[in-house]
Amino acid sequence: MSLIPKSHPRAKSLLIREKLVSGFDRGLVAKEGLLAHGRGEAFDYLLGEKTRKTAKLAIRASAAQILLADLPVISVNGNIAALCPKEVVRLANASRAKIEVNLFYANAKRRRNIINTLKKNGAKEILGINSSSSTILPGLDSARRIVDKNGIFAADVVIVPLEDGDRTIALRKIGKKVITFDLNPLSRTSQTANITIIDNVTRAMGLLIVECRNLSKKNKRILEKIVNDFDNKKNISDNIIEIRDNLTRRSCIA
Ligand code: PTJ
Repeated sequence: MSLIPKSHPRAKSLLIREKLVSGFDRGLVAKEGLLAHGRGEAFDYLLGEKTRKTAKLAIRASAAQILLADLPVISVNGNIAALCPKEVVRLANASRAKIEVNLFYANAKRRRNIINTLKKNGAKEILGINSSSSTILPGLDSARRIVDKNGIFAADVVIVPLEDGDRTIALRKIGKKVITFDLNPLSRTSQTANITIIDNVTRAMGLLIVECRNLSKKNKRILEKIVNDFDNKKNISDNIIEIRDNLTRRSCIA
């Protein structure tokens, strides 16, 4: 049972933190994942813990890009398995995307726990399990280089929530389109992805599912226009302005 009083002004954020800590206790999250979450919380605070307009624009472009893809793949790490396993499965169903477990801090037991959690939440097919179908992503030294031949390796669009910068760069270099969720607009991942959703993955994932469902009725030309009209660099700059405006408002209130 949660110890967070519902009336607490930051109840939502503290409940997300609890989910992550529970994920750590259940063997899903790496120790380093707790630190990554703390960093995310700091940036979420700057955003006012709200989905901003720039995130909504990026979510719409992401949905269009995913629906246009021949083989979209959602990469799942420990933090994502703890924070939104159900949403990962729903997104896969709404968009025909495959799910692949891919860990930075590779660990067989944690991988098994993540797979079981995804299965419990309805995932039918999970890639990144069989070493017989694994291969190496060129240009990457970390454990994330081990990917599934039929998943990330073959994908044209890869969705990488809470990512380290090296893989985004490696994926871009071999021609993949990369969509990320990252609360830090200045991270290397944010700066190098094709589409950066600067929002808490726990808020944005649900919105992306809804947008995929809505846009699935649109034709290819409309989807291409949404993607082509989206400018990631400009959107990131606009997000920094949103943060500045939020901070100015808050310091005026204080
Ligand atoms: O489970 P593993 O072994 O694959 O490891 C996963 C982590 C997250 C530990 C690994 O990918 C890592 O170390 O990531 P980084 O390099 O710390 O980057 C995480 C990024 O995600 C940072 O820019 C954070 O600000 C951001 N972030 C943290 N929590 C959230 C977030 N972005 C969106 N939503 C969050 N809830």
